[in-house]
Amino acid sequence: MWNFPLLPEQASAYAAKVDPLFYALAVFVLTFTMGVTTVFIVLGVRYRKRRGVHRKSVHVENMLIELVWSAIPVVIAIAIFAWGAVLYYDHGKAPGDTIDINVIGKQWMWKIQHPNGLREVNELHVPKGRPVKLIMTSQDVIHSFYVPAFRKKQDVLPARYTSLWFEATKVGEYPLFCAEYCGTEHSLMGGTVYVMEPSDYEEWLGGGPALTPAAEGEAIFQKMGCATCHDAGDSSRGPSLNGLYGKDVKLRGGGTIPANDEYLRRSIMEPTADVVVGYTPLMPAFKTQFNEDDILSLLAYIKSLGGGTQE
Ligand code: HEC
Ligand SMILES: [Cu+2]
Repeated sequence: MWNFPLLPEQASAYAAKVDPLFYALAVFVLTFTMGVTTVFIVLGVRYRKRRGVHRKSVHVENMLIELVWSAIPVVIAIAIFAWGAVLYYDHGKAPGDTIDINVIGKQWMWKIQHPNGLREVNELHVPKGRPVKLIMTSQDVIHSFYVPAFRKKQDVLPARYTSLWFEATKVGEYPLFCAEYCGTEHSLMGGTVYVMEPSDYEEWLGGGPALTPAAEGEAIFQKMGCATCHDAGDSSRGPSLNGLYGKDVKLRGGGTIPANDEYLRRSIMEPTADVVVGYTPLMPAFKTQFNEDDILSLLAYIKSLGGGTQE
């Protein structure tokens, strides 16, 4: 088994930012706990019943003390909140130029696909010093992708897409875990993250014949007959998918919905859930025919048809 030290290595830019907050909180909590406990014990001994200390009509009222011991904790609490909020924002907001890697959690393994199509299982190779974004979903139950050395963890949910970004700072091998109990072999659901020099990563990436996810998606699109209804032409029975991604889609019965990953997935798996205005819902449901891999490929293909512009 892995040697799992109490304090995992710091291998990401984020780790170096989170740890000071962790230590500050630990020192803060310990200081207060020890202070309060000490006073508690001292007073308890000093004023115990046998001492027979005079306790009648003790009356202390001091506005200054009241104000000070209310104000100080408020200031400290706000400071901790602000510190945490800044880091949380950093955790949530990926920079624009990430390497996007698909991750599928599945009882009990992590399936990974790189932008050039290369796949791996329970192993994730990433370059040092480049921001990487994982786009994650689950084939079955809730999992959670956790790399302690990066101080990064994110739940992975069925029928939803969550993301997790990081920038590795240190070449090495780091354990990867599933951090959400997901069944009998949950404890074995994990693997290794390999952080490589960018040149080694490039070389490693080149080491496999692979179709890009968009090319795989296009193949599925042709094979499954999607193209018969979603032809670019106007006579098609279904709407054109060109430029769909990221657009607002008008739905039958009123309302609009942004064409994001979750909407596209639902449109394919359960077409009647949201019907596009002006179309008859004659698209067959593909729920039983696709796994999450296929869906991610189809999404990559649809995104490759452009987005943000009109049809
Ligand atoms: C029998 C014709 C038909 C086939 C086959 C078909 N679709 Fe559709 N599709 C439609 C129609 C009609 C709509 C619009 C009505 C609706 O939303 O259900 C639609 C809607 C969609 C949408 C939402 C489009 C939008 O503008 O919001 C997506 C995405 C989609 N289809 C993908 C696919 C994929 C991927 C396949 C193949 C796996 C496929 N479709 C196969 C007819 C079809
Ligand atoms: Cu799991």
